[in-house]
Amino acid sequence: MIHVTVHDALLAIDLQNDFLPGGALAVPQGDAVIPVVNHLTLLPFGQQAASQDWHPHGHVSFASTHGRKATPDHWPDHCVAGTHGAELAAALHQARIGMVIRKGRDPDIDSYSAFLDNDGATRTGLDSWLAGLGINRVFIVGLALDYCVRATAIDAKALGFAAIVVEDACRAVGPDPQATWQVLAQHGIERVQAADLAGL
Ligand code: VGL
Ligand code: ZN
Repeated sequence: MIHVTVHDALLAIDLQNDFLPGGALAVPQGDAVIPVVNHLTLLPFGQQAASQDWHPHGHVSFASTHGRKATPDHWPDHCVAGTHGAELAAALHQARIGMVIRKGRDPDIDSYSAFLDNDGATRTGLDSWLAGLGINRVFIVGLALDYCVRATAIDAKALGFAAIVVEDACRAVGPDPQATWQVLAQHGIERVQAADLAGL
């Protein structure tokens, strides 16, 4: 059992309509994580943050921008700023979420991580917000395990937080989640189930 304290934060990654079944970049069973995340929001985390993928039209990550078909790293148009697809899932309980980070806003740089753009240099400010409030450990949930959850966990660790990914509160968009778990383990990032977490 892991006891959640005020020094822990919950980071809910990209729980947006476009990543749910029927969305522009649907993650298989993406909607299944929402009740699990809603349950986790009731635990006594010191802070809770959500991220939103939030791209301008013509974003560098869109296959259409390059006149190409979608492949991994050249995605269908998704999460265009201000659209329904970019909104957080209506079923997500936002009552305890104190910060929403919008990432991927630079037309020329993608941003999988909620902490840093893919250039590895431009920060979103999430790390300072968390550290300034006494958070030293983050629990990461959401979509997609093999892209934005993975990048957020690796950056959390690199920025000095203990990082734990809650497996049943994540789903992958690609076929090989095992590869992601291996990389996360190599970075010293723990993998737990939602049922392993409890309040004191
Ligand atoms: C994501 C692909 C493109 C994600 C965002 O949230 O994992 N994946 N943009
Ligand atoms: Zn994106």
